[in-house]
Formats: sequence, structure tokens, C-alpha cells
Amino acid sequence: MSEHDDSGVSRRNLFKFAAAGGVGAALAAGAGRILPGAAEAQQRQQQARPGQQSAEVPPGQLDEYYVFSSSGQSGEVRILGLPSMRELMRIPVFNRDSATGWGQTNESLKVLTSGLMPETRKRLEKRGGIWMNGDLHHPHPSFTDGTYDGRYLFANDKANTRICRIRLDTMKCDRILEVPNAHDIHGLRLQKYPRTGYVFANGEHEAPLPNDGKSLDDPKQYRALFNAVDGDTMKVAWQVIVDGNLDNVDADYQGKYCFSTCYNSEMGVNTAEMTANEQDWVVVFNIKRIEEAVKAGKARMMNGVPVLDGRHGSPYTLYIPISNSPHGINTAPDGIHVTVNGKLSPTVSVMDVRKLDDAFAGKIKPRDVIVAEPQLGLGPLHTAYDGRGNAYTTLFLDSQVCKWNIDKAIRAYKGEQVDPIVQKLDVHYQPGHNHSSMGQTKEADGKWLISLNKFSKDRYLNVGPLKPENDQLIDISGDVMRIVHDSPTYAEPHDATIVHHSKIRPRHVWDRNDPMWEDARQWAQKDGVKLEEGATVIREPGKARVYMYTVAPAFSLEKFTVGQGDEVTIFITNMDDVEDLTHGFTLSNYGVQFEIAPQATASVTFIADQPGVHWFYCVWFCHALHMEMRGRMLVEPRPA
Ligand code: RUQ
Ligand code: CUA
Repeated sequence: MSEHDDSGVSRRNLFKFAAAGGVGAALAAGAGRILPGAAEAQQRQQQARPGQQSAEVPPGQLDEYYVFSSSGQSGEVRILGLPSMRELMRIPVFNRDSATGWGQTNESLKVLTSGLMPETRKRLEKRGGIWMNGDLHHPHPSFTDGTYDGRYLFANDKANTRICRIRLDTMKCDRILEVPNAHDIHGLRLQKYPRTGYVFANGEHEAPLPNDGKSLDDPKQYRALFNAVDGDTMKVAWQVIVDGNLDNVDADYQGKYCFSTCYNSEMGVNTAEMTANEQDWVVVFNIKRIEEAVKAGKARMMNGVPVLDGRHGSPYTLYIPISNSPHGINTAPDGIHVTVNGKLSPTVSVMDVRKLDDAFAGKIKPRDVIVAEPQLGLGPLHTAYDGRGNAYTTLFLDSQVCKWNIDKAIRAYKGEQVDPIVQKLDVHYQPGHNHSSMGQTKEADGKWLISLNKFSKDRYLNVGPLKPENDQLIDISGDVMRIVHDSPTYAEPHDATIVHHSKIRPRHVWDRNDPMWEDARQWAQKDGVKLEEGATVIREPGKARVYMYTVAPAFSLEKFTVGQGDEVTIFITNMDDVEDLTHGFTLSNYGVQFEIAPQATASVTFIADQPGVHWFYCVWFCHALHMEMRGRMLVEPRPA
């Protein structure tokens, strides 16, 4: 169906899926077929008016939107400006970062470690105390009343079963939680109403519960868990055991339900087993019933978390049959419709959330909540919306974005002769997620769509065997879509949210009372020092604490002395109260380096194991005398 020459990849993937067994039929059936009304749609396309927006943001002008982009296996969050698609900033989260000292400063280590389970902390003792990797897929800003409120951004770590919270005032991560009992958090979306509230997160992979070495190779004993984390306290509020494993999740606009796709109802442990059944399901969670059951003490406490059994027949869940292996699930800004993207089926299934009350009450069958099921093309993965009744679904295998109309899809499902498909646009290549401007809020504005393509192949200068991914910016303001910009991305954005700039109000400099350096404040108080005025070394047997502040272009100490073998903690406060006047601290040949933004305090602890003169210097270009902004650490040799 696609015109460009990527059929090799399409066919290869198709082949791979088909070879997995059982699923070939569904795909092959759709493979060579011209969809009903395709010619008509093509004609409409030729007459339709494309949008007129430009990606160009002239020098000195600002972008209209923030994009919070995940980085997958890079473990960080990236902030882009849209429409320019310029990368504005990176927020280290599950990775280590040389520039900012993330994973090295005491402040970041506290964020990275305090939410770990005690067993994990013990395991990490011999490995530097922190995980070195993460797999961050789904970054989503907090909601109040169905739209972004600018407080926080939450995201998952599939690799080490964690959830992070990023403050949108400072654009720094302030909490990381390891979720007990569950395995490998994948899908993550937020409660939209009345507010966030809950962070809903899917444990994707299944394992014995507890996973203590028993039932090792007995998959019948494996369980997958759905998780609700309290976004204010960053504690797990409750967990629900489900049948099958979970992929993606979304929530309604009413605060009553959230829903997850399941791609392995078989609970298989290899591809053939996982795709054997013709049908999998969506699991709907009844939030009120779950909360009441937890309050009534009906949950089993496991690792300090109330766990409910939500397998088939439980009052907490509803299992809606969906064709084999659905993937993305996306709530429309109309507050009514939710699309379930077929992946191995060429269809998307549309749920009507107004029918969920009756389905839970047993008045209608679970499957009756489906009100449309348009056939769009091969490999539907995720759907975005324009707020004008249209949906945009990525077709992974076809390398296309399909624009379709929700209302027409509903009418077609009822038997009317209408074609819901408006347009299919080739993208380059193999799109996963897509996202529209404000499209996951009730304020969807229908201006822009990004297609996050998993392959770039020939779109850029060759940089060797490892290629970038390709994010394409698409103007959706007209009748038909138009690609206006390509941007290469490093491994590997999975998901992104496009937020109007008016929703986010970051600080220009830090507030001296920020909780980020509470521990440093307490140390200073104990030592009778003021962080803002420190030019002091406190020496105790085997230990030294060094207090410094910076005013460009100088550190408040030009030298300090410690003893060989001392555990040294250096606290530095940047007293420059000037926008963009960041200093840095590098202690050469000691592996120490970090950022100190205006009005911030940062600290690091290390062992002064090497005697001699060691220069420290400012690592952020701050002044004409930046090179001169340095001093000496004198390490006295240990007496023989
Ligand atoms: S999932 S490519 Cu990790 Cu968001 Cu769909
Ligand atoms: Cu301070 Cu460079």
C-alpha cells in the first residue's frame, strides 16, 4: 500500500510475525487488499487543502510548544521546542550524566537510591550503589481537570521497574520509585480527573509472586501486576493481579476507569505461544471499587503494598476481547472514545467509556462497549487526535500515518456505507508512537503531529551501522496532513508529549530554600556554617567537609587541605543570582564533575586517596576569567 521503497522492511517484519505462527492469517488477509473506498479517499486527498504552517522559528523567536520526549534506552528525558524541533535540554534520570553530575552528586544519588527496595540497595552495594541503565518510554505531564497543570512529569523505566517524577519548575528529577512485586514497568499514563493523582503503570512481564526462586519454570504460576502510584507521595497506592500481561495504559476524563492492553493473554514465554490466540483483551480497572476494597482491608499486603486479585471474575476488572496482541490505547479529547490499536490486527477498536458502568453492572457484555472497529492498515500501534473528531493512527508495517474520522467509523460499524479513512501519509519509516499538540488533553488544538519513526535508513548522511531514529513533524491543521520537518534522534524516543508553552512555567534561577539540598543545609547547620557564605574546611579524624560558594569568576576558597584517605564532602553554592550564570566543579584526576546553576547548592563525597596537588576548576563557561576560576586541593600524605 505504501508508495515509497520500504517494502523490504515491511515484508521482512510481516514475515517475521507470520513465521511466529498463528498470526499470519490475520495479517496476510489485509496485506494485499485495497481497502474499501481507497480510490475515493485518494481523490478527496487531491482536492483537499493541506495546512500552511511552517517549522521555521527565526533566530531570536521562541517555539510555541514544549515537547517532552523520551529517550528509551538512553534513560533520560529530552525537551524539544516545537515547531522547530530544536533540542532545548536534556534531563538525566535513569542514566549517568557527565555534565550535570547526575549519578554522582549527593543530591542526585539521594533521588536515585531512596526509592529503591532494601534488597535492591543491598544488591547494588558492590556495584556503585545505583543502576547504570534505564529504559524510559512514556513521559507524561501531570493533569488537573483534564489538562496539563505544569507541576510534574512522570515516566517509567522498563529496565529496572521504576517510575520517576520530574519537577517542571526546575526540570530536574526529584523522585524515583522502584515498584515492588511487579516486573518491568512499561505502559504509563496519568489520572486526568480530578487531578494526578494516580500514576497508572503496567508491569509488563510476568513472574512468580513472590519471585523467590520457586516455580522457576512453571509459567502457570507467573503473574503480571497493574500498579497505581500516588503521584504526590510517590508511593504505590495499590496493585492488581491480572490475567495475561500488560502493555499500554490510559485513563478516562471522568476519574472512574483506566484501561490496559494485554498482548499475551496466553501467558506464553516465547513468541509462538504469546501470539497463539486469535484474541487478547483490554483490562478495565474500576478505580472506585478498587479503592473501597483496599480501604475495607480486602487486599493482601506484599512488600508493604496492598495487592488485589483482579483476574477473571473479580469485581475490580472487566476483560474486553480484542483481536490478537493490541498495543497502544489512547483516550480521545472528546472524553468518550478510547482507541485500542490492533498491532497484529489491521484494526483499531473504539471503546465508548459511557458504556463501562453497564458493562461492570453486567447489563451488557464486555464486548458491547466497542462502538467501532475500522480497518486501517498493517500494524496499527498508537493513535493521536486533533480535537475535531479525527484520529491519527501509526501503521508500523505500512510505514504510514492514517487519518480517520471517529464518527464515520462508528456509523460504518453500524452498517452505514461510509469510509472513515481520510488520508494515509507515508512516513519514514516504521512509526511507533505519534503525538498531537495538546492531543492527550481536553484542549487538543489540532495543529501538529509528530510521528516517532523507528527507522531512518536513507533520510540522513550515513553515520555508520548504528542509525538515528527519525521524528517527523506533520502539519495537521489543514484537511490533509503534510510533513514539514525531519529530525534525527539518538536512541530511542518512544513517546512524546506536546505541551503548549503557556502550561509550563519553569524558574529562571533556583530558590535558595529549595528542598533539593536539604541534606547539605543540615550538614551546614551542624557545622555552624552558612552555605551561602562558606569558605571553610571542617576536619575530623578520617573526614573533611569543605564549604565553598561561587561568585564569577572565583570559588570562595583558592585552596583547601585534606588528609590522604579522608572521606571528603564538598558543598558548593552558586551565589550568582543571574539568569544562565551556571558554574561547574571539576576535580581533576578524581572523576568528580557537576553543575551548579544560579542560586543552587550541589555536593559530592569521595575518598581523597591520592596525595599531592589537585586542581579544581569551573567547567561551565561563565566569565572572561573562566579559565582562571580554579583552586587547589592539597592532599597531605598519610603518615608512614
Ligand atoms: S510502547 S511503539 Cu513502549 Cu509506548 Cu508503543
Ligand atoms: Cu565559573 Cu566558569
